[in-house]
Parts: sequence; C-alpha cells; structure tokens
Amino acid sequence: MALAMSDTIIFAIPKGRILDEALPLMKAAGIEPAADFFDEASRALMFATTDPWVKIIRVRAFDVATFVAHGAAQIGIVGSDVIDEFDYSELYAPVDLGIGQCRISVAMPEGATQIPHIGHLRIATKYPALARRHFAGQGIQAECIKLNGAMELAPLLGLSGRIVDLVSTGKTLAENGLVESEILAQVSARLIVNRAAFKTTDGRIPAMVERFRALVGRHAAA
Ligand code: PRT
Ligand code: MG
Repeated sequence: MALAMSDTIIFAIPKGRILDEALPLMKAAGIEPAADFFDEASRALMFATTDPWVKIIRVRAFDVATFVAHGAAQIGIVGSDVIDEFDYSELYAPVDLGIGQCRISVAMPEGATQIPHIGHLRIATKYPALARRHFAGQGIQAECIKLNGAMELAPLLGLSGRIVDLVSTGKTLAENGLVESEILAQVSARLIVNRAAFKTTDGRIPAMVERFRALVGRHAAA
C-alpha cells in the first residue's frame, strides 16, 4: 500500500554528538535509517527507515525543536538545553532518554571577580533566553551576545565577561583559562513530540512514545 505524505511521521534528529547515542535507541524502537543515511557523499536530508510510516530528517539541534514545534516534523530527539531555551508551548517532552548528558553553566576567566550583586553583565552564549532568565532571577540585567559556537573565546578577547555554555568534562573551559562559576541546569536529550500530532496520528505517536519510554524506563516532566 502506498502511503500518503500526510500519513508519514517525520522524525527529526540532530546532526552532531547526540546522534551516535540516539541511533541505537531508535533502532531498538524499530526505527533504523536506510543505508543512504550513513553515506557521507549523500546530500539527501530526508531518509526512509525500517518503519514504512517513518522518515528521518537530520538537522541542527535548534532546528529539531523548530520543526517539531511547528508540526513540520511530528517527533524528534533534542537536548533539554534547546527545549528550555525556546520554551515552545507546542512541544511535549514526555521521555528523558538519558543520553547527551551535560550541564549548562556560567563560566568566567580564572581569577575574575565574582558577579556584582546588582548590576549589568555581558554574557556570550548560544542560549540568550536561558541566560537572561537566570541572571534576572538574581536581579542582574544580562546583556547577551548571541554566538553559535566557540563561546570560550569571548572572555579571552574581551567580547564578554562571562559565558553561558554546555560543559561535560570541563576540558574545554580549562584549556581556555575559564572556570565554572554556577550551574544553571543539568541537561539530557529528550524525546519531543508536537502536541497536536500526538492526538491526530491514530495513536501511532503515543505508541512510539511508549516504545521509547519502555526502553529507557523513566519519565521526564512534560
Ligand atoms: O548546530 P550546532 O552544531 O550548534 O549543533 P548540532 O546540531 O551539531 O548539535 P549536536 O547534535 O552536536 O548536539 C548538541 C547537543 O548535544 C546539545 O544541545 C546538548 O544537548 C548535547 N551536548 C552534550 C553537548 C555537550 N554535551 C557538549 N559538551 N553539546 C555541546 N557540548 C560542547 C560545549 O558546547 C563545549 O564547547 O562541548 C564543549 C564542552 O565539552 P567539555 O567536555 O570540554 O566540557
Ligand atoms: Mg554541531
């Protein structure tokens, strides 16, 4: 039977580091990408899977959330850092997959003075909304400069006094003369679902969510 595009479930996954940990979970849930997904010469962006109902798109981490929030993809995998930054009301994050673990932290040059109690602060970050919210909670107005990578350079070159970035081993900070001063949140990858699609796919998405939930055996707050 030929499937209409409207019956297809689009599953969005990030290109980078979460992918290696996500693929075995997806395989265990019965969703394995077709061979061309692994072909580095291929320029395709959408891939068939072992589930005839499911196609995979591979996009940047922030774009996973955008596709799913707007219903262009129905389901996806993305870090809780991205979910928290966007705060999209259409995103439902029912399963903590326990992969891609790290934390989101404030870092500053070694030996820098502590943040003034009330004041103004310049922060370089990929997460301006999260950073602003965090400092506002301390009565500090943070001026956030959006960078897309290599945040660690900003304090070294005088672009900002602090950064807000992801930390896992701490090696990147240490190698750039920075120290972690506060942890904003622990981060892990979540299964995300478009709320409307959850209800309108003949139970196929809830069933898929249950497969992932059974695999990891735990829940995340929605
Ligand atoms: O578009 P872009 O390249 O920015 O993202 P992407 O689509 O390639 O994203 P991808 O797939 O790489 O996934 C990024 C996601 O991985 C984040 O949103 C997190 O949820 C998760 N993750 C987990 C991490 C890290 N750990 C991590 N350590 N993402 C990035 N890092 C970077 C961090 O930014 C810093 O530069 O690693 C460096 C720090 O690592 P340590 O070990 O030196 O502390
Ligand atoms: Mg990347």
